[in-house]
Amino acid sequence: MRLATLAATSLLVLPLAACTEPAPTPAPLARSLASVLPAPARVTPSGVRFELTEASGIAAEGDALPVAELLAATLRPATGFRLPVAATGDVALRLDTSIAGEAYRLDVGEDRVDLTAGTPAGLNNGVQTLRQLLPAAIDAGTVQQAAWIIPGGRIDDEPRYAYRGAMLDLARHFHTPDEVKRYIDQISRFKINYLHLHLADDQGWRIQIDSWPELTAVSGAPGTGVDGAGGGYLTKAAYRDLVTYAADRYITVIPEVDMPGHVNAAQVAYPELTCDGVAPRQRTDTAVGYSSLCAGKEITYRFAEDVIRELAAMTPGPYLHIGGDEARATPHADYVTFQKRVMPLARKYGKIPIGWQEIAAAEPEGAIVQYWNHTEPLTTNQRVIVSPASQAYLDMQYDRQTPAGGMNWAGTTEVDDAYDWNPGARLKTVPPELIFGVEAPLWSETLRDSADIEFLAFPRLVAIAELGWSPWSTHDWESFRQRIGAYGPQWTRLGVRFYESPKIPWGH
Ligand code: TNX
Repeated sequence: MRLATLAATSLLVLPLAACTEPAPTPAPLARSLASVLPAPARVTPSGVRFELTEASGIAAEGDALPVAELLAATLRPATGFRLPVAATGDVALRLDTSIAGEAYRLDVGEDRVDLTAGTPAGLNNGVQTLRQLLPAAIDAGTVQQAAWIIPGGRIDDEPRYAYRGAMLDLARHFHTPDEVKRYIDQISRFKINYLHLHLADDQGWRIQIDSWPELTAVSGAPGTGVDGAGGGYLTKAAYRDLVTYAADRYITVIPEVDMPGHVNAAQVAYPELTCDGVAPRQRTDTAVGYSSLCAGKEITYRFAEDVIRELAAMTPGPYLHIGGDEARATPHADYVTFQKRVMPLARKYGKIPIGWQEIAAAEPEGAIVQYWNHTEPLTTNQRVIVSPASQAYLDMQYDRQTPAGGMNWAGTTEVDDAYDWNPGARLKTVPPELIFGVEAPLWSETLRDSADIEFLAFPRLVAIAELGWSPWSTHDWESFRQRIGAYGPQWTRLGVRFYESPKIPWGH
């Protein structure tokens, strides 16, 4: 019914000459309120519709202004409209402290759109929803002929979890700041609010540390990385620029330097960081679990403190990830000794430490534990980020046939495998109230460029984003696969590579 009305409207506005010429391609039809990814908490369609026009404007003031500017900037290229941001306008963004945290309310009426939230981050969540309610052509970089219809009704939305993360490994293969920004642009559309950057591992060191300059001079040089194909590193200025770019999109960066294992690159640069003082050879293979800092040497703690101090100073966010995984070359007692000294260093420099689940063995009071190894039970009374390798690791192959790229040590993960689990019930030994959120890590042993990143991340990243954002009551694979299928053309338009899973009804 609504579709028919829409089609009639677009005919009415056609120039007269069109009557004698072949029918033009119909204007793209409006989306539905039920198409949003991740699924909103409460949706009430009204049946009316709003049209963004040349005369539209965006109303905002105070702290809502930057979000309004972001919205205007995303809508201008395809619409060609001026969309001034001013005190009045038919699309109004308003801060209202009666709404908590990241929640927002979106009211789409016939004549106006009202987006209300308690914080700029909440408004931005509403803006991401609004973008998805417009026809897919809204993402074009040049002016498109379309009726910019937004379906009417109301959305009351809030996140299930405070932490909805994505991780990118810059160590196994360095990804340039532009590639990381491209990834930020895509993940921010799905209300991901943390980006965890894995900055050092056996094959490379990717962040400038002034007090240990050989780290990047040696282990960030060309020829480092898996197969020697991933050299490069972030200067402090480049890192700060990335942090700002992410923050402008309401994403907080969490830097990780992995210790006491995964340190071969540091030891190639500084042999004194090994127990015997002998430089190991540079590694470009994908083995894990062979390197370790020396818990009995004081220089180990000077190194850890210098790195943590410099990382903390260049990171405005509250968290520092200190790794701690797969330290198979570190005797257990040494591991505990090391972590008990190093975790408090994050605190000393004002940060909350996060560590992979192995740190649970070191009584990490006040730290956050990241669950990854689906074959090991986790017992902890600390907050937990859930990222089981068998469901949340974006670097697992979709199936054995998927083209080069990805690993399969944790099995293969089709889109429905990534979607069909409950982060609130995944860990039998951790009470649901300790679940801080979910994360989708992407390790880069097999990645080379943005196309590789995107092929493994999409659509699975969206499955993890929905597990983190949407209430469990909305969880529904059938609905998810339809919504993802309808989103496909948007990725195609943006030039974002994605896996065309046979399980998804692609809308193109
Ligand atoms: C395990 S999971 C690792 C990484 C690898 C990844 C490859 C975890 C905390 N460590 O070192 O890159 O598998 O999938």
